[in-house]
Amino acid sequence: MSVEPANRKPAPAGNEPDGPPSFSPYDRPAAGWGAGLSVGKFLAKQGALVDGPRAIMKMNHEDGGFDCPGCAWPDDLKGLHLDICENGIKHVTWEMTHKRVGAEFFAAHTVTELSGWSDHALEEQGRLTAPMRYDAAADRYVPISWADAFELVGRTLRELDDPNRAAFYTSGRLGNEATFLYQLMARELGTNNLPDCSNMCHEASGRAMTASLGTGKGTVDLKDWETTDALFVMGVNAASNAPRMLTALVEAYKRGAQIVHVNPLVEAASRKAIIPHEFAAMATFHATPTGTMNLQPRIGGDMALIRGIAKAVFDSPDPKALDIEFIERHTHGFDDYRALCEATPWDEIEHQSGVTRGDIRRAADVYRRADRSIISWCLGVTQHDHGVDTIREIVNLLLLRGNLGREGAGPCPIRGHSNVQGNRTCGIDHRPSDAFLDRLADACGIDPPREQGLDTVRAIEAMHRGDVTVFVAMGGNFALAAPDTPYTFEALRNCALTVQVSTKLNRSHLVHGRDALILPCLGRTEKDEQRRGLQSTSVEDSMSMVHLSVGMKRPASPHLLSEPAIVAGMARAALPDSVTPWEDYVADYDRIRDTMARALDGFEDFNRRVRLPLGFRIKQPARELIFDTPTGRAEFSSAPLPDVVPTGGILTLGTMRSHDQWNTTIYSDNDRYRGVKNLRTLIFMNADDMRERGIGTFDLVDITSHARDGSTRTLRGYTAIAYDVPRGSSAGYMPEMNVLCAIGDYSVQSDQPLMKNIKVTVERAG
Ligand SMILES: Nc1nc2c(c(=O)[nH]1)N[C@H]1C(S)=C(S)[C@@H](COP(=O)(O)OP(=O)(O)OC[C@H]3O[C@@H](n4cnc5c(=O)[nH]c(N)nc54)[C@H](O)[C@@H]3O)O[C@H]1N2
Ligand SMILES: Nc1nc2c(c(=O)[nH]1)N[C@H]1C(S)=C(S)[C@@H](COP(=O)(O)OP(=O)(O)OC[C@H]3O[C@@H](n4cnc5c(=O)[nH]c(N)nc54)[C@H](O)[C@@H]3O)O[C@H]1N2
Ligand SMILES: [Mo]
Repeated sequence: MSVEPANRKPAPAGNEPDGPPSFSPYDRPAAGWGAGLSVGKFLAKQGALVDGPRAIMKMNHEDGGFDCPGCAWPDDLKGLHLDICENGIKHVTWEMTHKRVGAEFFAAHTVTELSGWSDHALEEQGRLTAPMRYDAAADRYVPISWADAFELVGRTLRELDDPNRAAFYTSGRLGNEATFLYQLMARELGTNNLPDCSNMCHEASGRAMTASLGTGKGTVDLKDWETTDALFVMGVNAASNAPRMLTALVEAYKRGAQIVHVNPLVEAASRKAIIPHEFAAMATFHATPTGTMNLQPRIGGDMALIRGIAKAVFDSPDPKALDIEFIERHTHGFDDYRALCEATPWDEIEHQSGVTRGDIRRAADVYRRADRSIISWCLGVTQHDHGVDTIREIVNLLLLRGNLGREGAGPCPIRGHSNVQGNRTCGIDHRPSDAFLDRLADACGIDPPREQGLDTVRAIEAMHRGDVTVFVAMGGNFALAAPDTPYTFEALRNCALTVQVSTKLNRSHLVHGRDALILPCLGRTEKDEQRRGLQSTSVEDSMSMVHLSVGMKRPASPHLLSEPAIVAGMARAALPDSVTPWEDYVADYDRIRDTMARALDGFEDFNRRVRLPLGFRIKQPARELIFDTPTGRAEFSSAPLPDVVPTGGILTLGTMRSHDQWNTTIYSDNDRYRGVKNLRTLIFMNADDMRERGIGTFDLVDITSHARDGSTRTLRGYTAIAYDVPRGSSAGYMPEMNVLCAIGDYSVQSDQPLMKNIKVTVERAG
């Protein structure tokens, strides 16, 4: 099958590109004035010049204020009130726009017409204001009351012959209290079908760390970042996707720490930055380096690279290279791992990683000389077939020098959505443990199902087959975020009912089941008034800190409901004999938290602790060197290196975000730190790979992916750009390129779609 570039589709006025496409490498510092300018333009365009800055002053405060709905990077523990970033500001303002999508909007546009609009144009219409139901005869969304909407969901769910015919998706924005109610509803109904965005994101991190350390989470916090001697930053575009990390990198550099970036692309965060709250630096344009070494592995080459670093540590004559005492007291499987490293030839390590042994040895010296090391990673490491093995290899390397359970050291996955980690903690898990279910059953008086549920890929396949007929999404933009866009579209259209709980109009509202609801909810910036007063919700950041978030804005419309109220409304209608006090819970979220305190590990005394000025940190047994593994020790893994070198004209394609987007939300067609303007339908390629194919920069190309089952998918008319990437590696943007991810191409280790590892051929457009 083949697809034309998505952003060439006709769009209503207001979405014309600002000029012709252009590319010139970016060499200025990250953040700094470039970010300031971009924020200014953005605020002006959103018509939010008054509210934007005022809201930002309220964001991420230690008392009151709402949690930034952007990324999951933790708040500054010193209570620094200006630790804000360009993309957080864009994100908040995007939610606070003055534009509205009400009943008149839907009356004026058929779904067929809206389907021709660009994704940018859809979201740009503003905030959704009232519940709507799809009317097939008119091909329009028409108003429906909340009571009727809940009854429609309830009736459809009640009539299912098996609760496993429903699936309940979560995008990582959902607060902890709504999350807890949502999974409770699904389990009281009788299903563990809880696919979530984590299935496409950090599933591999959770599985790897659980196997190695008995915990699904990282063990470090910001204080560790402030004290470490060596930071390894792998597979993350921090300047765009976790911009507040730049502050930590600048501080680390000034302290004399070593910072090693591992990325096939030399991203902006590996060079230099000006931190916006450092006013003197801003005024004098004084940039601080944010990296001391760059390693450019081929896509998928990280495991071989880490193996090489470990091998070099073993090779070292330094008697203190290994922490033998730690290894003997706390680990299992060391001898096998040592033998495996010794048996892996350097030639293979160089070939598979794409990095020379000289460079690997230099990185190993950094690691060996540091008393305390942190290894952090994001999607560049997880979205691969062997993501779990690679992360276990990272943990192996940390264990060699006892980089665990002490200040300044440990593994640190960089999470994505602001509460994606909290979603898991609070029960969004299609593979819940018996211990979790036992406690939930006790605390809530329900009899939860025990069989495993469906994850994202499995849910799509089940909808496609017709086995799942009701799809409910708490946030997100499933239609575009998921792999294999046309297949996912067919799956959603195959449903009897799709329900989208959303703040803004997006593609998932237009690709719907026979019956469809749009249920608009409050955003995190807005006041949540319930029967017993103003409510707050809690979230958990990337480093396990749980704290309260309180909205401060008047809701975008009086008809919006909070996410807990929407879940409770659906649950009451679906479960007439429910034992859960849904209404009491919604009246006062403290009551939800009281139940969570009984049901969830680490949430004892939840209501009191969450009101401490900085919230509380969920206890991390692995940090205390307590390992919930079969041996009670940290487990070395000894997995073979995968073959990741593409051959026979194939390139490995990694899909990623531009600087100006939030997952499926595209703010503009620019990617400032990579030097791109007005272009998203591009593919970055190595210049030699282009030459070999007779492709010049700015030539139009067709990209064909080759799935494991032999099927192919083609994107036509993309623009090739010569970029500093290793030979055989290429990159372009999600979600447009999700068309190329075959539904069946997911990792056997994590079930994650291979979004950073698509096998493609590229040729000049025919
Ligand atoms: N502004 C903004 N912030 C965001 C998001 C957003 O869309 N916009 N999304 C949020 C979410 S949900 C998430 S999960 C995170 C995602 O944050 P990132 O993980 O930074 O997301 P990507 O843009 O997919 O970029 C992945 C990086 O991995 C690199 N890479 C690709 N393949 C490989 C490889 O094989 N090895 C290595 N070492 N690197 C590789 C790419 O060059 C790129 O720098 O960000 C969160 N924060
Ligand atoms: N090819 C490829 N595909 C990918 C990835 C990749 O790297 N490559 N990354 C994957 C990853 S890491 C992730 S996390 C997923 C992201 O997948 P999703 O989380 O499903 O997608 P988002 O684009 O973040 O969702 C945006 C929508 O969320 C809604 N929204 C915003 N705020 C709120 C709120 O407060 N409440 C509610 N209810 N709704 C809200 C708005 O309607 C908005 O349109 O995409 C995945 N897809
Ligand atoms: Mo994510």
